[in-house]
Amino acid sequence: MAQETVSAPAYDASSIQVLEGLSAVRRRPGMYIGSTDARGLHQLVYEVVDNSIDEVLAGACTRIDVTLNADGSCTVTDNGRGIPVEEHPKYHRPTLEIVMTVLHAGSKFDRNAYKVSGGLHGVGVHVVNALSEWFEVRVRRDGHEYFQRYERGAPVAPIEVVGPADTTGTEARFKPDATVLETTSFDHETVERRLKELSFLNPGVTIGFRDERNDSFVEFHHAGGISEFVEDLNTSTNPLFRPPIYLHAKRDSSDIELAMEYNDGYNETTLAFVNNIHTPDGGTHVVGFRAGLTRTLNDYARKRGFIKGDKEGLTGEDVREGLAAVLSVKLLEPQFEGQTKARLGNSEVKGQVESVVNDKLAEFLEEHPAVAQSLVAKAAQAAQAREAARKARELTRRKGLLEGGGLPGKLADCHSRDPAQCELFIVEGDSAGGTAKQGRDREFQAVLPLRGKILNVEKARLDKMLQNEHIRSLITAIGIGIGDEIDMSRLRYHKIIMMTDADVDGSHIRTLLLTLFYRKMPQLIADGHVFIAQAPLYRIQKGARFKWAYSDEERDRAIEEFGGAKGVVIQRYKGLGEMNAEQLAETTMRPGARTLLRVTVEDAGHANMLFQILMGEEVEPRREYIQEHAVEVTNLDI
Ligand code: 0RA
Repeated sequence: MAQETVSAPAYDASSIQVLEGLSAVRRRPGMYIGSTDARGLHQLVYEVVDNSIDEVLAGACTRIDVTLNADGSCTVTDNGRGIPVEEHPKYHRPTLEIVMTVLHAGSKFDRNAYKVSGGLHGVGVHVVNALSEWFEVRVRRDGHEYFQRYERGAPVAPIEVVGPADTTGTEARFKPDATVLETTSFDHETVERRLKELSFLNPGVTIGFRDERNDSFVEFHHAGGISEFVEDLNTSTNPLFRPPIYLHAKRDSSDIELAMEYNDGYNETTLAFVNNIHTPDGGTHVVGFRAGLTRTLNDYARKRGFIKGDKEGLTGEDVREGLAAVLSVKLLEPQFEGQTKARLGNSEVKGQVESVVNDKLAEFLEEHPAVAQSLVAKAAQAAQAREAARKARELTRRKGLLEGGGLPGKLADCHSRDPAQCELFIVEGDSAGGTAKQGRDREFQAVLPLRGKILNVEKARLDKMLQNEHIRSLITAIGIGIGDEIDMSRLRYHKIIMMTDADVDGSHIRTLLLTLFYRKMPQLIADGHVFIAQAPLYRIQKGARFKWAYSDEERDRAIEEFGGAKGVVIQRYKGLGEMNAEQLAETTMRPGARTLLRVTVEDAGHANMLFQILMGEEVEPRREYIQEHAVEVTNLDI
C-alpha cells in the first residue's frame, strides 16, 4: 500500500516551540510527574491509562489492555474513538501530533468534565512522551490506521497511514528514558493494583493486564463498582451484613458515591478517591463523610431509643470501628494539597458529602432496620470499650508515675535528650537485648528488649492492649501515646528500629510490631520513623580477610571475590544472639556501616488486607498468603 503522510515538514517555527516545551519537561521531570523515582515512573503508566479512562467516562470505550513488554516498554491499548488526526484549528498541525507534543488532550476537547488539574495525573500524554526514550502511537480512526514514532518527545517522521481499520481506538507504546529517570523497571504489583482499582472505580470497563516478563495475564471487570471494592477490602473478615450500603447522589456539580460495610473487627479502612485519584491523606470529602456518618448514626440511635435522653452520644471513633468504606467523588475543579498532593482541599465538598450521607444514609437505615440495628449495636459496643480503655489508660498513667519517671524498667535509655538524634532499638529476647546494650553507642542509642510474643493487636481492642506489659513498655518508651491521642511532638526517638532474628519467630514479632504501629500509631510510619535493621546472614572468611553477607547472593559474590570456595570458611548466623557485641554493632547498629530499611505504606488498601490476612482471625487465607508470599513476609516493606 502506498504510504500517505499527514504531517507538515518537521522543523518550522511551531516545532521549535514544541522542542522547547519538551526540553522543559526533561529538565525538571519532577515538576510534572512528582518525582523521578519508582513513583514517578509508574505515574507515566497511569497518565496514559487515565487518558483511556477519559474515553470510558465519555461513554466511548469498553476495554483497555496494558502490557509490560519484555524490552522494558509499556503498551496501553483502548477501543475508544482514537486521538483525532485531522488538522488542529489553532496549531495547523495534526491534532495527534499536538496531543503528543504540546497539549493535554482533555483540556482542549472536554472529553470528560471531571478533570484532574492540580493533581499529578492529568499532566498530559506529551509529558510521558518527553520522558520516553521512544514512544510509538497507533490510532485507528476514520477507516485508517495511523502511526507515528517519537524519540525523547520529538517526532522522527511524519504521521503515516499504515493500513485500513474497521474499528477505532488508540495504542500507545513507550519506553521510559533511563537518562532522566532514576529507575525504569516497572513493578508488576504496583501496576496491577492500580488497574484493579480503576476497574472498581469504573464499572463499565474491562482492563486486561499482561506482563511478558513473567508470562502472566489477568483481566479486571467489576460490574458492581465500589460496592464490590468494599467487599474485596473485607475479603478476610466477617462482614456484619451483605451487600454493602451504597449511596449515590449529586450536589451542585459534584458527583458523590459511597459504599460501606462493617466487619466484626476493630479497625477502619476508608479509601477515598477524587476523579479516580486516590487521596491517602484524606481531605474535605473524607471530613464530610465522617461528620455525616457520626451525625446520622447518632440521630438514628436517639430516635430509636438506643441512646437515652441526655446520655453522651457515639463518637467518630465509635462509628468507624470495623468500618470498610470506599468514597469516590467527581469534581469539576479539584484542588489537591500537601507535599504529595494527596489531600483534597475544596472547602465546598465537605458540606456536599455530608449532606448526601445525612440524607441517603438516614433513608437507608429507615428502609433496612435489621442492618441499622446491627450497625448501631456495634457502635454502642465500641463506645463501651472506649470507656473501658479510658479507665485502663488512666490506670497505666498512674502506675507509670508510681514506678518513677514513667519509663519501663527494661529500657536502656540513651543520654541524649534530642529526639532527632535518638534511636530506639527494639530487640527480640533478653540475650540479644544484652548484646545490643553492650554494642550500642549509649549517647544516642536506646535498647528495649521484648521477651516472647507480643499481643496481636489486630484481634484486640484498645482496653485489652493496654493490659499487655510489652505494649505498655513500647508506648511509654516511644512517648507519643496511642490511637486518637497521638501527639507527635512527644516522640522520644526519631528512629524506631526493629531488630529481630531472620527466622520465622523474628518475622512474626516484626509483623506484630508493624501491626501495632500501622493500626495504632500510623503517623509514626507515615512520617518515616520506623525501620527494620538488616542483620547479616553469613560471615565469610579466608585467612585474615572476612566479609559479611546479608543474602545468599552476597555470600556467593563474596566467595567469588575470595577466588573460589577453597579455604573459605562460611559461618551462618541464625540469630542476633550468635554475634558478640562488637560484631552486632559493626554489622547492624553503627550508622555508616549498617543497612536500615525504612517501612513505608504505599497502598493503604493493600496494607490493610495484608494485616487482615497476616494477623486476623481466619487461618485459611493466612496460610495461603504465607505460602504464596514467603519472601514478602520475611522482608515486609509494605
Ligand atoms: C482528544 C480528543 C478526543 C479523544 C482523544 C483526545 C483521545 C486521547 C487518548 C489517549 C489515549 N487514548 C485516547 N483516546 C482518545 C475526542 C475525539 C472525538 O471527539 O472523536
